[in-house]
Amino acid sequence: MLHKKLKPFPEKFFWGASTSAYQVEGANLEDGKGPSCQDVKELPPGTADLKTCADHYHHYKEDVALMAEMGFKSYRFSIAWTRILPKGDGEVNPKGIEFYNNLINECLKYNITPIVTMFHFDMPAELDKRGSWSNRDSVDWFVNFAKVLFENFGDRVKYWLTINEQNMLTLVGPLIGTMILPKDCKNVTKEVYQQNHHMLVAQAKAMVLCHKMIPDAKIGPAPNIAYVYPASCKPEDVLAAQNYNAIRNWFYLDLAVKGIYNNLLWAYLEEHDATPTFAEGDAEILKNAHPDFIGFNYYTTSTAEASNSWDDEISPGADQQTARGEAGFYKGFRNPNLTQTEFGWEIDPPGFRVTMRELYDRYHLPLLVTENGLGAYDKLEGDKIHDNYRIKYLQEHIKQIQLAITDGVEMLGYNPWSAIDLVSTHEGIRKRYGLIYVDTTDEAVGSLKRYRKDSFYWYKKVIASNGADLSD
Ligand code: BGP
Repeated sequence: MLHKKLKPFPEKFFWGASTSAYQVEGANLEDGKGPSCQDVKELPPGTADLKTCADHYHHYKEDVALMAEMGFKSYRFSIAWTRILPKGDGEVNPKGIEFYNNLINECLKYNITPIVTMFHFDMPAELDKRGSWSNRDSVDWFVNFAKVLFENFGDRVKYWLTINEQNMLTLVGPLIGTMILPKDCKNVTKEVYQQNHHMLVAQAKAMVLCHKMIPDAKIGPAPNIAYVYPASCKPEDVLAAQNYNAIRNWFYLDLAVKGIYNNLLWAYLEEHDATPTFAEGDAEILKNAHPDFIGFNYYTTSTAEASNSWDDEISPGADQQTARGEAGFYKGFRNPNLTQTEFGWEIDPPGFRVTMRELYDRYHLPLLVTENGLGAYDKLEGDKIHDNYRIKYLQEHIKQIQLAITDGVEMLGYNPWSAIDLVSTHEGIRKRYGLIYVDTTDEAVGSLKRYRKDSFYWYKKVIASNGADLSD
């Protein structure tokens, strides 16, 4: 749809950016913090370890001041479970509470609204030893953690996100270092979807608890949503795209919002003898939880073509954004209409609008963009970083938000990845996303000095004009 006149961004729009604890904080075993799965995993070769990252733990004041200088209205960060509960349950670590109190207060000092992710890829290592999400007790572990968070921070944190990219944990967990399977596991698909079921029940309980403990708070899920296109207008390709959309996208949100299992996903699980076991009361728990909004991460769309044989050769997919396949359901397909980043992710700004329209049409909840951004090899030249490619990427995506708003989609905010440079899930700190450059490399910890990238100044102008001025 073409629009003659664009609607402005809402007055109270959360312009900000995102990070996650294990990727940005460093100090990974300091001040009583216990190890998470990220601290004990084997690191991808050549990538920085997580001891220092951007050292946000020690630089948070400087970092929040820089965010304030850009005019941030929100800062989306995650709380490391093992900083609060070093073993995942049991004793609370007062130093962990203190750190996040300080971070939250620092944000509030500048009128930056904290948007807190409760779980971002960092399962406590001690809980992994006890069976991780395969153990039904994981539901109680998570709800207990949620209770500690709401008790300690609920007076000031009014926007909560439950589980970051639960769909990616399920689809590509080993790649992000998060998937622990029992040794004698015979049916991996079944185990993975049982874990996923526990996460969904845990999430539902946490949402209900949040509303009970902090009545004026809002809470929502934060999956990675990438609308799936058919590779062609062949009906078989359209069916394949529907399959992948169900498995990748709608399944998670159908459960989070409506409390029901998507029928296409369920049929897929039946085929694999992999339907999850429901404990008594699960169906009700899932039905009773109601998110206030949908948080979602968007980097690009996916494309699928038909897979008409159980013997089809299927690529396993390389990471979060590289479409994989499932023999007999769909095959991933490179979209020839899109360009790619230096790291091989397709770039699709109009696909962002497609995704927002579709999300709103399906769920009728306000949308909060919790991630979007461009990973690139930035270069420090003197004290400058000329990241015009990032400006272009963000510009094009923000334009699509305004188009979606004009289409009638309710948008709460935009929090691209990432506020400052941090360690990628599997490609090191050389894959930079930040608006703020951090002087450090995968090979050695640097001065950790912060530099304002060109995108920093540009974003500042965007925020000051409430999205009216996107020019570079
Ligand atoms: C999302 C994750 C983030 C982040 C981002 C970029 O999937 O929620 O944690 O890392 O993608 O991905 P990557 O670091 O793999 O480039």
